[in-house]
Amino acid sequence: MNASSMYIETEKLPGYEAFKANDENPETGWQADGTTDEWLEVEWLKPQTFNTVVIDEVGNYISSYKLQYWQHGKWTDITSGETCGEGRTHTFDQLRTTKCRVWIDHVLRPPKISELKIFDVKS
Ligand SMILES: [Ca+2]
Repeated sequence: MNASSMYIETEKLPGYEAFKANDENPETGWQADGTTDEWLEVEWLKPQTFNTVVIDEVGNYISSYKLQYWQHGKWTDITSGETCGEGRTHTFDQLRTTKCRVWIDHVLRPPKISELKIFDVKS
């Protein structure tokens, strides 16, 4: 997991690292430091196949975002949304990639995401 920035409460206890959005613990999460052009990215060593992404935003402050994946050397939009919130589910045609990210254009306060779930639902 990589991210654009991280909110730091205290030097000794950073607490909001990107990997905390992928630890299967809803009590922990990544939190950014700013409110524009923030992102949270997942990168795999081997290409992954999936058709579903669930974003668990803590609260409901995101007002514009995109879901993107890495294709032919550039970021390509999968879908975009306005409000996010907890349990925001996106389903789309199955794709295969090594990187996927949530690009947050604008948010009312630094975004916090407790879990970013990416998986393949068999039809
Ligand atoms: Ca978590």
